Amino acid sequence: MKVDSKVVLLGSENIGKTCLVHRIFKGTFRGEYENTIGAAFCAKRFNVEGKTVTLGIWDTAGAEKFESISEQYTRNSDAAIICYDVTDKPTFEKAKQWIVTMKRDQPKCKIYLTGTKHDLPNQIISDSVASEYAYIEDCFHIRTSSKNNINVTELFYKIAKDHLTRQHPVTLPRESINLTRQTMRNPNVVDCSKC
Ligand SMILES: Nc1nc2c(ncn2[C@@H]2O[C@H](COP(=O)(O)OP(=O)(O)OP(=O)(O)O)[C@@H](O)[C@H]2O)c(=O)[nH]1
Ligand SMILES: [Mg+2]
Repeated sequence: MKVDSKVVLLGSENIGKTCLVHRIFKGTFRGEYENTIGAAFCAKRFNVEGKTVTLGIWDTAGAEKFESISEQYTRNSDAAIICYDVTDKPTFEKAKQWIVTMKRDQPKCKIYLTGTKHDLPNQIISDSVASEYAYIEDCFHIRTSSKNNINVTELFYKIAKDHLTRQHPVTLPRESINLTRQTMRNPNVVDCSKC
């Protein structure tokens, strides 16, 4: 199976990284917590505007003892989903550290700062604070809920679409720019060994 784009999920433990993967692969919410050991790999095919992009997704473990292992999975990654839990400030601080690390070590990697558990009421990190930070750091920012299925598909399609844009930059003559609504087809699972 040919992977077009390497994606790595990073962030503190217990913040919903594996649940994001589970939601996009299985279409359901994984309620019970089972911490990731080391990392898990899945590949999934996305059809974006008539083209196919296969994302190879590394779901890393957030526990501190696995941090050096997680760093190994960042090598040559095209996209990093750096997660924080919107109800937990220390996880936002950890996400900021990951952004610094990735910009230093993997400067070509595009960063998607992702606030998880957007369904919960006690949100400590506001959208404006996180978005402003992401803007300054030149990252994409989105808030998701694997539980209520908010923005999970949008996040992975955005990564697939950005990959296509990088491969085939659009150069339209000014006069013929025509904005059309993006059409998304259902994702097609290629392989998921862990979730
Ligand atoms: N309310 C709510 N809970 C969530 C959401 N996503 C994950 N959780 C819960 O958060 C806990 C941790 O989820 P995981 O996806 O296993 O966390 P993780 O970031 O992969 O953790 P590590 O593997 O230890 O790094 C589980 O109990 C999930 O049910 C969400 O969108 N909303
Ligand atoms: Mg996990």
